[in-house]
Amino acid sequence: MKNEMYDFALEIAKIAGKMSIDLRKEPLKLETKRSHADLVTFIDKEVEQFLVNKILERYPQHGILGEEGTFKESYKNFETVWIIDPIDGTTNFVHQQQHYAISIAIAKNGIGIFGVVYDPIKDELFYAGKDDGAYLNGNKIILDDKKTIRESVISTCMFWEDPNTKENLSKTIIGLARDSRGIRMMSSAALDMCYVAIGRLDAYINPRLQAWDFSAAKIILEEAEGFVRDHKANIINTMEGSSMIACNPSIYEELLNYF
Ligand code: 2AM
Ligand code: CA
Repeated sequence: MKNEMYDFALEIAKIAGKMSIDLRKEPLKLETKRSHADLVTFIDKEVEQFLVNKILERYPQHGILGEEGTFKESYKNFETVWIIDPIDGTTNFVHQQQHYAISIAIAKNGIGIFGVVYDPIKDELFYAGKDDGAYLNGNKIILDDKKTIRESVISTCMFWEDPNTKENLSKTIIGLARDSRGIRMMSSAALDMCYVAIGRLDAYINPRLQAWDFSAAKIILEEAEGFVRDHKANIINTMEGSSMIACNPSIYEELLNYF
C-alpha cells in the first residue's frame, strides 16, 4: 500500500500516541462533558490540536471531524475529511489503565478510504486502506477462523441513555453472557473492533457510538473480512453516530437472534 497521505496518517498517529504517554506524566486536569462519566482531559484536547495542526499544514483543503471539536468549520463543506479521536478510551486513560488508542480515519465523499488505530502502550498499529487489506504492525490480518457464539468472547459497553434500549440491551447482554464464553467491558470501541479483526475478541457491541469512535476501526475490520452493522442489521454511515455490531462474520447470523 503506497500512498503518501496514508503514510502521513500512520506517522501522526504514532507521534500522537507518544504524546499521550508523555503528557500523562503531568497532573491531569479533568473536565466532564455531557455527564459525570463523560470525561475529557487537556491531553485529549492537546493531542487533537496537534493532529489538526499537522493535517491542515499538509492538507489545507481537507476538513476535520474530531471528538473535541477543534476544527470549527462543518466537515460537510469538504470532499476529503479526517475523522479523529485523539484518545479513544478516555475513562481508561484517566484511570491509568492501558487500553486506549488514537484513531484516525480518512473519508472521501462520505466513504471511508483509510483507517489507523494506534495503541501506544502495546505499540500496536492497526491500519487499512479500502480494498488494500488490513495490517497490524505491517503484517496482513485476515479473519478466517470460524466460530459459534458458544466459542466466542464478546466485548460491550452497556451505557445508554434511552431506557427502552437499555432494557433491550440488557436482554441482549444477559443472553450472550449465558451462551458465550464470556463478556468483557474493555471500553475502547476503536481498539475492541481491531481486536475483533485479529480474533482476540469475536464481537464488539455498543448501543451508541459517535463516528470518531468507529470510523477507522470499521475500515480495518471490514478489510480483515469482519462484519460491521448497526443493531438493526443496517450498513453504517462512516460519518454519523450509530449503534454497533462488529463481529467475526461466522457468528453474525447467530448474534442477530439476541437483538
Ligand atoms: P471515548 O473514550 O473517546 O469517550 C466506551 O466503552 C467506548 O464508547 C469508548 O470508545 C468511548 O469513547 C465511547 N463512547 C461514546 N460515547 C460515550 C459516552 N457518552 N460515554 C462514554 N463513552 C462513550
Ligand atoms: Ca472515542
